[in-house]
Order: sequence, then structure tokens, then C-alpha cells
Amino acid sequence: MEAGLPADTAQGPKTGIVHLGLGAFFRGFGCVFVADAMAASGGEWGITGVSLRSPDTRDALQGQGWGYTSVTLAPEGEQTRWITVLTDVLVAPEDPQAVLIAMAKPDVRIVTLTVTEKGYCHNPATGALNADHPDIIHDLAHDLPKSAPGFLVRALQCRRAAGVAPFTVLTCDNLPENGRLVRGLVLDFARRLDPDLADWIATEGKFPCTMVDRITPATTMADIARVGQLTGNVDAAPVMHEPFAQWVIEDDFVGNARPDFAAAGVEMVQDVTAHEHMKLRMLNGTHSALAYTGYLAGHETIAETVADPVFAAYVRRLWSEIIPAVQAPDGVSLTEYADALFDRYANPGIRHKTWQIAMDGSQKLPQRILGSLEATLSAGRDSSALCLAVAAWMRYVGGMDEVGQVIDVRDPLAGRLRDASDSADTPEGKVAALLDVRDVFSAELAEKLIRPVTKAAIQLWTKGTRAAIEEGAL
Ligand code: CS2
Repeated sequence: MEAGLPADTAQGPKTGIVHLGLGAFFRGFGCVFVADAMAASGGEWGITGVSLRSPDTRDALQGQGWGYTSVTLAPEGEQTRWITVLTDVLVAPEDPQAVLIAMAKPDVRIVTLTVTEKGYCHNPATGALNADHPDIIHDLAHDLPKSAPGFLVRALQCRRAAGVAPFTVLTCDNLPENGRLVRGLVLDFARRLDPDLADWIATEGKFPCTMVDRITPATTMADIARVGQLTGNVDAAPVMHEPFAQWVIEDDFVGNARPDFAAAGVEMVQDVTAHEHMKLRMLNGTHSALAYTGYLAGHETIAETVADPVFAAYVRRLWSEIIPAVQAPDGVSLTEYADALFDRYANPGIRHKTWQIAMDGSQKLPQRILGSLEATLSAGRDSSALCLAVAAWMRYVGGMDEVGQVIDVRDPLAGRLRDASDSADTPEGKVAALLDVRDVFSAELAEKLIRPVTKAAIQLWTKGTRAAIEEGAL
């Protein structure tokens, strides 16, 4: 196992990729695949990382030559690996121009993104650009952007002006048909700036969809200390993740320019939709359901939640409702996929906090839970476990847990959700007010959900989450 701080990265590859949103996930996932692809087949695919908000990652990695430890947490023990694919890290709010210059370089052929759901500044219920978003208003009026769509369009504008082909936009966020979604946002933004630019992007640009999967909890101080013990080196920003990793990418790149992803184990396909729906609904959907219900029941992590037999049965119940709403990708058994997910959740080495997954629920619910729910209700099938998950989210965003403790709700709509919840005293009233939030629920879906979610909410509020599940409220 390779470990240790690198002496010199000057010999490393040239930059071929700019990555927006340099969090733990991409460093423990995409960077590792790109490093493997270059080890297998060469190519100049060094990565310039961009933090869109805080300087923390740059500050931590700068003194380590941009290298860091990737730690695989298997139930049987940890394995460490030193990753050196980053060539630079930029902090967008400090110097947005430097980011645009990096993105406009002809050697950069791909821009990857993990900016989280809210980073796309769209309406989660409709997938349209949110033109009232303060960062979008700002970015349309100024050359130096703040938002991910702003950086993509302004950088493409610079490339067009310089006669350089566009980069491929490779989004790695858990959004439905993520490439098509970001293409729509980029074209909408570009059209508002310059219709010719929008036409050029529409004709020349490429936005392949992807499915990304590796459970990567946020790194803690305890993790940093543990990595020090394992490797004998102080690494200020290691990443901790499970052994499993799956990346499925539509093979549609500008000029066919990309690392040899397949050599690194990436599945290169024509259409990723089936994989993506399966993962969003079966993994992320149950992750969010367990996050809200588990948190309310006092469980700190997903592993702890599924170690509780009541929740182990609940997640199985969720899968039995979700599976009929999912079309299996060729050759995949959905029941085996669910069994494998259960084992991944139960991995005691992964301390993935329910509170972390509960973040930004307003941006996550539509693609993770509401799509399955809509299909299930329309087909007249049982959807009580899914409805309970929606009710638990509603209780969670009310900001007070079952023992009267304040919940630190992190969500771009937190204030609106809290006001909706506070506008009524009864579970019935709270459900009605929250179903009126159109960024999350369409009017048609709200109408379908009112009865079953109210029923679940009454059980949940009167009995408590765990008892509501246990006593067969489902
Ligand atoms: C999680 C995901 O935080 C969350 O919302 O559901 O980050 C999840 O761990 C990954 O998508 C797994 O691939």
C-alpha cells in the first residue's frame, strides 16, 4: 500500500480536467478512477480542483503537494492509498477569474462537477433554472460568476471567443438524468446572455449523464487522527469511503477526449437512465428515508439505524415498494441489488451520519422518493413506507425532535419549510402546509399525497417514529 507525503508533483500529469465542488466524495471517487485510468493507459488528465465556497480543502492540501490519503473502510479493516492526481486547488470566491482562466485552457477537455443538488440553482420539482436565485441574478449581470451554471457558461463563452472547442460537462451529482438536466440549465442561462452562444453550446457541447456511487461520509477529526496512526503521516484532509464504487458514464465526449475510464473499471454505456433511476430510488431514496426516521428515533448513523431490527425491516419494506417502480438495467437483479445495499449500509466501519444525509431534503426528495411514490400511487400499490418517509421529513424540517431538542436543519428552503410547519398546530395542518411548497411537490402530486401522508403523519406524531413503524402503522 502506497502511503506518505509526496516529494514532488512537478513530474505529474498536465491538467486535463477542472473539477467544480472539491468535496470528500469526488476526492474518494472520481480522482481515484482518473488516477487508475492514467496508471493503466496514460494521458494528461491531472485535475485542478475548485472549491466554490470555502478555502478549507485548499488550505489543507496545499502543504501536501495536493496529495492526500484515500482510506477504504472495509468491515475487515482499513486500507490506505496516496492519491496524487490533483495539480492545483482554486477557491472560487477568492479569485473567480483564475477559475475561468483554468476552465478556458485548451488542454482542459472535461469539467466535472459535484456541487450537490442545490449547487445547480434549479427548481427541484421541475428541473428548470431558478432565475430568481440570487447567484443566478448576480451571474447574469456580472462577468465573474459565483454559481456552477455561471462558471460553466462564462467559461464556455471565453472558449468560444478564443476559438476553442467546448469542454465536456460531466456532472457527478445525484440528480435525475443529470447530464440532460445540466444541459438544460446551461442553455437557459446562456440564452439569457447571448442566443448565439446558446446555439453554439447546443451544437458543439456534450453533457453525458452519469451514475456515481460510493458512500463517503464527511471526514472527522477522529478520522484524521486514525489516518495518522495508520500511515505514520499527518494528512490534514484524508477521505474515508466504503470499498464499493460504481461509475456508469454515457460515452459521449467532445472530440472523444477522455481518460481511459473503462480501463479503470468505469462502465461506459450509451444510456445511463436505468442505472441512474435504480440508484437514486433504491439507494438514495432509502438513505433519505432512513436518515429522517433514524434521526428522529435517536440513531446517529445509518449503520446504527439498520442494526435496529425495526429499521432493518422498514428498509426492506421500502425496497418492496420501490422495486416495482424501477426498471432494472440489463443483467441486474433488483433484489440482489437491495441485498447488497443492505450490507453496505450495515458496514460498521462507515460512520455516515443520519444528520448529514438529512441535509438539503427539499432538493433531494423529488428524485429520491417522490418519483417512486408517484408511480406506486398511480398503480394503486401499497405506498405506506414511502409515505412515512415523507411524513418523517416533514417532522424533521419542523425543527424539533421527539424529545423536544432543536434540530439543526440545513436546507436552502429551511426558513420556508419551518414557517409552513409552524403555520399549523396539528399534523394534518402541517402536512397540508408543507405539501403546498411548490419547489418540492407539484400541485397534482400534492393532491395525491394529502390523504396517505396525513395518515402516516398522525401515526408518527402521536406514537413516535420507531413505534409508528414497529406497531404496524405501515
Ligand atoms: C447520500 C449520498 O448524503 C446523501 O444524501 O445519500 O451522498 C450517498 O451516500 C451517495 O450517493 C452514495 O453513492
